[in-house]
Amino acid sequence: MRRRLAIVVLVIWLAALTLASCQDTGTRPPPARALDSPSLLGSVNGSENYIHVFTDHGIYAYHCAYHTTEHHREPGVVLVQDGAADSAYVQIFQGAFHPETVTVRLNGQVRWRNFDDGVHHDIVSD
Ligand SMILES: [Cu+2]
Repeated sequence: MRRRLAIVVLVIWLAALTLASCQDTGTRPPPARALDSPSLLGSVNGSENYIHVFTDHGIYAYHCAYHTTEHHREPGVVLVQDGAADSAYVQIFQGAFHPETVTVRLNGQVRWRNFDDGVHHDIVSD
């Protein structure tokens, strides 16, 4: 009888542990991955635009992988907050995001457009 009780307790403990670790990854997803873009080549081939809708509150720091090295960074940030604008527009020119920081509401969208003709940029989560 005591042995059966020990097994039941062990099973409940294992189930709770499994559930806890699942919830952990579920409620704390890496904020980032969601935002990664394909390579945006300037207006020469029409692939210069990228639009992303932000469905979670948070601070989304990103960079351009083509122009970020150990010594140089092409950075940007998207803030998702209540009461902010429906959308934001980020222009990419001269190797930088303009403006570097934008704020949108929940389910707001950000559009990036690359004006550096024939030069690739991308948006990669930090
Ligand atoms: Cu770049």
